[in-house]
Amino acid sequence: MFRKVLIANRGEIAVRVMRSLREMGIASVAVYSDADRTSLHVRMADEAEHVGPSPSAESYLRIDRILDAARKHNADAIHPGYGFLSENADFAAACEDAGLVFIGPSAHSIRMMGSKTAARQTAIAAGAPVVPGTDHPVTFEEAREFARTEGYPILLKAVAGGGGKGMRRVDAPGELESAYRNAASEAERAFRNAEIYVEKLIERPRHIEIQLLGDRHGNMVHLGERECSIQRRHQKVIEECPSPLVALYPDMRVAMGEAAIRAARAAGYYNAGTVEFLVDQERRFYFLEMNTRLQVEHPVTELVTGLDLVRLQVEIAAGARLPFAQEEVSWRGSSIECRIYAEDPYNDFLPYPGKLTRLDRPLGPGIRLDGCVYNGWTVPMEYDPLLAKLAVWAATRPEATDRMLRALREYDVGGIRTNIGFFRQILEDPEFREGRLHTAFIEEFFTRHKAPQPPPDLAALAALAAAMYTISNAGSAVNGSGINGSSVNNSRQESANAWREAGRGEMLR
Ligand code: MV4
Repeated sequence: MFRKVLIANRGEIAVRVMRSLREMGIASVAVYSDADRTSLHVRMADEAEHVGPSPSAESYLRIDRILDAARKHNADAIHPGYGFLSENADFAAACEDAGLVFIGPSAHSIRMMGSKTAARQTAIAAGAPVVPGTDHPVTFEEAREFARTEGYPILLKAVAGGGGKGMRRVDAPGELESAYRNAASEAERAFRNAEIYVEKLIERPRHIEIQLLGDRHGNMVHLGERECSIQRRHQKVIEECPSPLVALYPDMRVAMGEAAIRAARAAGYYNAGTVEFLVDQERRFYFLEMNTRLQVEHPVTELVTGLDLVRLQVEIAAGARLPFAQEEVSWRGSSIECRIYAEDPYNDFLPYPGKLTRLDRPLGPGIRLDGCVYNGWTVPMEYDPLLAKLAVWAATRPEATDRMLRALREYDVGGIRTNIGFFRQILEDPEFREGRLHTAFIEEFFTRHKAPQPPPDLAALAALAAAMYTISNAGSAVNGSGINGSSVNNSRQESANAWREAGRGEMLR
């Protein structure tokens, strides 16, 4: 087993990886940029190395500096986390060339799945269902020909794509030429590759993905699905396991699991990976793409399967065999994860970094919090403002939903804006509670709740009320009325309670 592992990442995922390493008795090396000198991942690591200025292009994306740090600290292996260099085939190859184990799949698998057309060809060869489309780049004329035979609407996609960049919906022949030009130039700018391919558009699909785990001896299992349909501009917001749809039709897990394993095997895949599927209104599923990394939302799979995916990744990278067979994987209960961001959901989700002046975290039964913040820390503006992932486990989905609402009520972050209140509104939404999820959920949520109002800053209001009370010396200031008249789904009783709670919090300061 490795003695020391360098984590080529920052934030909550660096902290998450270090926690498993520590349990395994493996020393950890952090890398950090200027902006991260005081960050939690640096404080938690056994050793740390500065790798450059704040922009990630000059620090977390510098292969040479990361490898220098690994050599200097005598690391045996590198865990890339997600984002940054995690799906960079050149980085995986450079690690191996430097005699360091890359904790992930081979450079070959990463490269193959990085090309969306090569990934489609692999899936087709493996017999996995794919959306009708082309498995090679197309010219504008070929795209027009495809649409003529298959019909509109179609979706133009970047061959080097992912995350929705270089993607254009086309509903009619007249829109095709400009859509093609825009998609190609956006793809060129984002990926330095202007190649476009085309698929039939699936309307209001669900996004359901299968977690895979394979060792370097040819064994591979699936760990079930995650439902990731609740997203905004290709950024996932809420994830769950099991998918409420698959829970109703359990055969889907078997079929999608088998299709995912077949596609990954055809790519010679090992370590942790995820196959994404689109599911249409008739519950047909289609291979979309494969992510060759540990994913942000892996905790919901861990909570329901009882496995530690990071530990398994490290063991597999060190050459171990998978310690269980497919028949031994079981799924128990229900898990939901909310991505807690420093952002303002009521102002177009604008990032809202800054200094944390108050931090009360949810605790108690069934709660897991993967975070990277502490009170007094300033959330840097250079990176994704993810503060923490709040995940809950309970026996059933309705109980997990109620537990998440309880946890969100306990969560109190001061000094910056967060999306915590927004999550409370989504989890109370009947469509969510009935599991009627699809990729346009948040857009439709905003139309259903015409211009939702931000919940009031209760702590500030309580302080104001306390001041007024003191000045006037009259005992009837705190009654809750008026304040929550604008807030959605809140009873008067609950608002009075929230007032009292916030007031008590202020008195304890
Ligand atoms: C699609 C699609 C509908 N039809 N392909 C979005 C990002 C990229 N990974 C693929 N994406 C989609 N591909 C066809 N043929 C709808 C999406 C899509 C989507 C997919 C997964 C999660 C969220 C999404 C949000 C909007 C569109």
